[in-house]
Amino acid sequence: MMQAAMSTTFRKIIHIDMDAFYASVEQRDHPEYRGKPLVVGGLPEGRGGVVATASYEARKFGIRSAMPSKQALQLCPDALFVRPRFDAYKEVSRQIREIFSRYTDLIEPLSLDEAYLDVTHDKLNIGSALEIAQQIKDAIRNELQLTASAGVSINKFVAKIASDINKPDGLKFIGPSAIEAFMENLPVGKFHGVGKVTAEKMKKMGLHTGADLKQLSEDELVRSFGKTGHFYYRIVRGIDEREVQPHRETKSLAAEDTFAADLTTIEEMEAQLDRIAVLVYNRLEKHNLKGRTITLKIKYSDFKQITRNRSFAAPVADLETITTTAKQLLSATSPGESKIRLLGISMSNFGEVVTRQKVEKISAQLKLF
Ligand code: DCP
Ligand code: MG
Repeated sequence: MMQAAMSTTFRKIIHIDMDAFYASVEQRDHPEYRGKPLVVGGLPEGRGGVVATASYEARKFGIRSAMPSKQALQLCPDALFVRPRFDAYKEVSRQIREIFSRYTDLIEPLSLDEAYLDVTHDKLNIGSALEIAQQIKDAIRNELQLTASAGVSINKFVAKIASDINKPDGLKFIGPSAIEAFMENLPVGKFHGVGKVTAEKMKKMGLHTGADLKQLSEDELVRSFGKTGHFYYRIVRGIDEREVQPHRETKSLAAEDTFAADLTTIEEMEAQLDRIAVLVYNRLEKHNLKGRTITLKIKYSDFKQITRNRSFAAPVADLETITTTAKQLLSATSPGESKIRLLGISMSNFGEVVTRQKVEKISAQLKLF
């Protein structure tokens, strides 16, 4: 018994999320914005302008991401409104990933400002995940003049929730012995994958916290919530074995762009797709990859996002197919009815196609024997 307990090793997972990301970068680069309520996103005078994010000063007035900019202006008439500068945010994103890579190569970015890190075996042999999280926060502050919040735990789920607890500039550790109580007290709305509809359904069933969910058997959970019921059953007991997956992008290869001015005509949209298709094609060439699925991603001016895809019987990689397919997928979405702020094309479903790099790696390994 004793031996079994001792051989249990926990993973060390950190979730890092930058504070008020776009707004903090703007305040760093424009000292005149500091200490002021700042809104980054569409301008309130433009039709359909939406808040991407707001500085913490602006959040005090109730301004939130995805809110119409007009409403934000009503909540805080003194707020400053600025357009996003995506290139600046991408650069910071690259810089924070470089900082993470000093400690581990097991980095799974979730978006520009957010990533999971597995530091079970950290490169510098620091050992303490809490210490590593503190060092990363310090490096982000000292080298980039920005703040991040970190959550530290033994799995992704708890680490992600933890990073939100002491925001901004927060650091929260939830160790193995604290997880069960933590999950029992957690409101159901905070559970991964529980959207507004499911949260409403749970409330009607009298399920308000993790403790309530824990009363149900796995069968009952699956009956009420489908496949996700299995996930709820495990997660409420603090069990989440999902690995931190570095290089997730190799599962698909994409190019996308957010436009300085929203696209309104089909001609503009097709012209952008011509250009983006070339980027995808070049990347496929570079990695010697062919895929079976082409996906078109569209983000409208109200930030609503859709994807449409088509799969082929055999892998494809030629420019003509990528371009034509992307345009066909676009034409099936009634283009021209809504303004578009982002277009992207991705290729996935690479199947058994083995990349040249992989072949080289495998043959190098074989030579060792
Ligand atoms: N973003 C966006 N539209 C949304 C949500 C977010 O454009 N509906 C952008 C702007 C944010 C960035 O993504 O700065 C990161 O999103 P977060 O949810 O992490 O929000 P913030 O970093 O702005 O704030 P927080 O301190 O709450 O993490
Ligand atoms: Mg953030």
